Amino acid sequence: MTTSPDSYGANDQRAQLEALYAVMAPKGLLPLWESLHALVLAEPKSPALPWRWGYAEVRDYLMRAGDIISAEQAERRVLIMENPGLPGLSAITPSLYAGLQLILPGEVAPCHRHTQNALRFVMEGGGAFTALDGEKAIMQPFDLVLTPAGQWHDHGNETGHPMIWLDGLDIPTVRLFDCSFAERLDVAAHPETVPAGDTLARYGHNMRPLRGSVADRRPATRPLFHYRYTDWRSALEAMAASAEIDPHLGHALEFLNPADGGPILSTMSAHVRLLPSGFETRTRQATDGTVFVLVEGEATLLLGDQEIRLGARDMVVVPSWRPYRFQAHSQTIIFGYSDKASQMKLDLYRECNH
Ligand code: GTQ
Repeated sequence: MTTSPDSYGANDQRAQLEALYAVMAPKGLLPLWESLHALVLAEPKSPALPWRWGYAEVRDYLMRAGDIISAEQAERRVLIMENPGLPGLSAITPSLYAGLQLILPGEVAPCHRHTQNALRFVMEGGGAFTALDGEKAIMQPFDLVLTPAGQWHDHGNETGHPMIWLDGLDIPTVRLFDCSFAERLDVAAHPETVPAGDTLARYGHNMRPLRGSVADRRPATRPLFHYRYTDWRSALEAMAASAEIDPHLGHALEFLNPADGGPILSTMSAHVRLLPSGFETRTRQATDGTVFVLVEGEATLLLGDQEIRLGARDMVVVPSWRPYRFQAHSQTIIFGYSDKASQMKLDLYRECNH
C-alpha cells in the first residue's frame, strides 16, 4: 500500500518535520516555512522601544564616572544609551548608536580613526574642541560637529568647565556589514594642521574654494564638519517668522552636505525643528527610527496611548514606523538624527503622514 503525504495525520506530519529539523539543524539548515512571516514582515515591527533619557540623571552618572576614570584612560569616556529592547547590542535603534561623552578641563580624548561615521551634538559647556585631521572645531552648546568615516579625530578641553555632548554613530550599521577598521595615532593629539575654523570659513557660507592648481585639503565629497547653533538657530527663527508651518514636522530644516546637497554623512541624516508654543504636530510615521534631543522648551511626545514628557536637553528615541506626534507646551526646539541617509541609498525609506 502507498501513502500520499496528504493522508498523514497532523501529529504524524509534525513528528516527521521535527525529526527532519533535528537532523538538519547541525548542518546549518532550517525550514523557512516555520519563520517566513517573522522574517518578511508585512510592515516594520521594531524590537527597539520608545525610550527617554532624562538629561539631569544621565549627567549625574557621567560626572560620577568622571571622578573615577580619565578620558585618556577610557579612550572615550562615554555612557552608552542602549535601547532596552536591544539588550547587549550597544544600539539605540537596530542601525544606530548613541552615547553621552564627557571631557573634563585639561583632558584629551586621544586621536583615532575608524570606519564608523560619528556626529556630536553639544549638550553643555563651550570652548572645548573636536579636531578633525588636526583642524579644531571649537564647540558651543547645540553645535553639530561631524567626524566622517576614516578621518583622524581627537577631542580636548582647554576650558575650565566640563564639556558634554551626544555622540551619534553608525556602529551597528558597520557591524552589520562586518566592516569595522580602527587605528590609534601614536600621539594623543593630532598635530595642528590649520587654524581653527578654516573649513567653516571656506565651506560654511554656500561657497567653496575655486579650484586652481592647489588641491584642497578637505575631502571633496564631504568637506564641511561644523554646523553652528548660532547659524541653524537663526535660520530656523527666520523660517518660523515667514514660512507656512508643516503640520507634521513644524518648522524644520535639514543639515546638508554642501558638496552635493545630500545628507551630512553617508549613513546618517540630521535635522532641527521649531514648534511654536501650543503647536501640536499631526501624527506621522517613518522607517527611520530617530533619536531626538529637546534643545529648548517643554513638550510631550505621544506614541499611541504612551505619553513621554520632555524638558530641555532630554533625549528620546522613536523606533521605526511608530506613529508619533509632539505637543509643544512652550516654544520647542528639537534636534534629531536617524539612518535616513542609509535607507535612501538602499531604496528602503518610507514615511506616512496621517
Ligand atoms: O569620539 O570617536 O561614543 O569612537 C563611541 C566611539 C565616541 C569617538 C563614541 C567613538 C567615539
